[in-house]
Amino acid sequence: THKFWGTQPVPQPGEGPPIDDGYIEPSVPPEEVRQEPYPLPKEFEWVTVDLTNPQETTEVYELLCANYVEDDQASFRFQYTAEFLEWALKPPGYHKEWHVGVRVSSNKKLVAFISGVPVTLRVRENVFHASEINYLCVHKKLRSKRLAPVLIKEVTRQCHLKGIFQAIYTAGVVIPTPITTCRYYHRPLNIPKLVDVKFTYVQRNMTLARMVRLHKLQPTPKLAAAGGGLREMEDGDIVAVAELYTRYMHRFTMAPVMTLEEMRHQFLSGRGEDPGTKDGWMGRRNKQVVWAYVTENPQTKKITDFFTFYSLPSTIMQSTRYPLLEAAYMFYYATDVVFEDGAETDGRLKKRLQEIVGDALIIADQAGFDVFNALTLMDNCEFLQDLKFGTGDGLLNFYLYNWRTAPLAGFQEADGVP
Ligand code: YNC
Ligand code: MG
Repeated sequence: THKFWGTQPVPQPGEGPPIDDGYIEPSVPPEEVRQEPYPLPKEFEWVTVDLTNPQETTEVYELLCANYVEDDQASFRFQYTAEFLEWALKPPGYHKEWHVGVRVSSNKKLVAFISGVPVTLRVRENVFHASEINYLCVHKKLRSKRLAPVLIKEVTRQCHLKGIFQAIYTAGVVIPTPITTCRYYHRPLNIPKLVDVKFTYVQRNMTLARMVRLHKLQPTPKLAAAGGGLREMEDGDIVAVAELYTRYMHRFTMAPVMTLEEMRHQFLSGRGEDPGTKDGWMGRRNKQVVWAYVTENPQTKKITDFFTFYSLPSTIMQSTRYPLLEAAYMFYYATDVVFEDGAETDGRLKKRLQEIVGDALIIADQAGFDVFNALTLMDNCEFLQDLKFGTGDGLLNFYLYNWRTAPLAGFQEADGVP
């Protein structure tokens, strides 16, 4: 039983699938929303974390760096960079009030955090404004004291004050009630390092050298050759990319609806400074978070595909030789082949996705990433096997707050989730 989640407007265990999609609890006007912050134990105080202040961004970075999500074996811990947090937590229309922190009153140390950012979601045929909740974190020394429910209630109140009554969030833990569950897949790039830090193992009847050979990638993207039209995404591509994205995402039961401004932020901000210092067009910018590419037909100048991935390192907790696991994560992509009749049934979609994601792997490899990760969502299952992704042991559950809908097609199947 869930002492907290049992009180929240989420589908409860044993309810069975709903007949109609819709809210669980009605929205209320701002004056009917609770006006006072929820009470905290007396040694703590609420703060709005100011992420326009680099010092406060560093405080969130340091809290997460030492206390955020670890794998089950406690070998790796996400190390979101300050640049990543800047990008993720300040999209167009963000509210500073949704960056909720808890400090120790006596010394002002930041010991807990939760955040929301605005998102427009389509779930089946309904489109609604919501908040995307992430980076819930309580300092290790303050665990199991029921602080998490207070943080969740406070960020919920802050959302309500802005007229938002729905939310989306993901978690490794199972709570009431996932709308879908995805599995992580991993495409090894730097095998010797991944083996050394025990991210992966050399299987029986296999040698390290053979494993390296099996996973070896070409040095240049296939679509970068004449006629392929691969290049970095530019500001001038955004209208074409937006059109591709919007059409492509209709394939999925659930997807974010993004404006041009939001796409510009998601794909073209967070690229790091001074492109001039870049080591070749595939090279890594200084502190680059997002990597975005398009293919442009050299004759027609039409953008036919785009793909993006982001950089999210993890601290390697045991290793002294390697402090950091450099991981790239598949982000959004689209291809216009699906708009052609029969592309799916005769394998043209599969072939195209293998081409573009194959090039994403090459770019990530050349940029020095150790591993390329993807979840079993969108059309990812079309390329995972052929591109030599291995099955991970991590699962990610997706949740909606105050919105009822039947479960989405689960993992192993195509489905779109943010
Ligand atoms: C979790 N991840 O079940 P019950 S993901 C939601 N998401 O409640 P306590 C969680 N709920 O079961 P601790 C949760 N983890 O009794 C635990 N819970 O009803 C629930 N880890 O609270 C749990 N970050 O304070 C239980 O637990 C209650 O001290 C127990 O704190 C939990 O960001 C946590 O994994 C996660 O920092 C803060 O373990 C802590 O253990 C920690 O006694 C490492 O809490 C980092 C970590 C979570 C990453 C994420 C998404 C969060 C979504 C939160 C829900 C949002 C709802 C929508 C709000 C907006 C609505 C509008 C409009
Ligand atoms: Mg606690």
